[in-house]
Amino acid sequence: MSEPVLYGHPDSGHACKVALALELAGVPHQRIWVDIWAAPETRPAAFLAGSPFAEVPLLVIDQQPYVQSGAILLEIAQRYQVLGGDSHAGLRRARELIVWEANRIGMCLPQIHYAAKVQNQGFPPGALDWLRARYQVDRANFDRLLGDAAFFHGDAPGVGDCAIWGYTQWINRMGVEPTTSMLRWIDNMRALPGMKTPESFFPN
Ligand SMILES: N[C@@H](CCC(=O)N[C@@H](CS)C(=O)NCC(=O)O)C(=O)O
Repeated sequence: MSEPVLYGHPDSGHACKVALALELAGVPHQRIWVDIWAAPETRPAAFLAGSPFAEVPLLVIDQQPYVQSGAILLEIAQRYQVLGGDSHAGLRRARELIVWEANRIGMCLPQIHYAAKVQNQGFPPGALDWLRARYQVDRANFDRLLGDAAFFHGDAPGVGDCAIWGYTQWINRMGVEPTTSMLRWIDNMRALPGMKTPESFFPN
């Protein structure tokens, strides 16, 4: 059996979520940089064969492709019995956090992040106001979900923390206000052995 292969790029919070989970879980794997800013058809053939939308992250385990970051995180948790995947309660928590992230904070933050990168070009009037208004709700719910715990999964991080980390890691660059709990959690996440910068996860 060969090691799992993760395709990603440092600008992709979605890819960082998966890289972080594999690292925290201590799963030996290879990481391959894919140019997400180049035309999709120029990306490696093995990547295009496994990723139907030519998007990162793509994780290949035993020749089987896995796409969609939240689904990949759940696959990792269950397959390796790690990061919440080792108990019914941990998995329930993981599912709830991952679905919340994808629908809410993981919807508006990537867009706000991208808008800042392209000087709002292509964003119709009002779009950013709408995203920022959604973020106000998301930041309050972030605090509710975290409570006083160190991590969203409790004393130790789980795949739900990895999902939420994806874009929250860049909160200080987005022109939106983090909460005090968010800053405390970000410090906890940064202190984890296995935490890396996006560029260290996916060097070119
Ligand atoms: N819903 C997907 C989103 C993946 C995604 O949007 N990937 C972006 C980078 S963050 C990508 O590969 N973009 C390249 C392209 O669309 O050509 C997930 O959760 O994995």
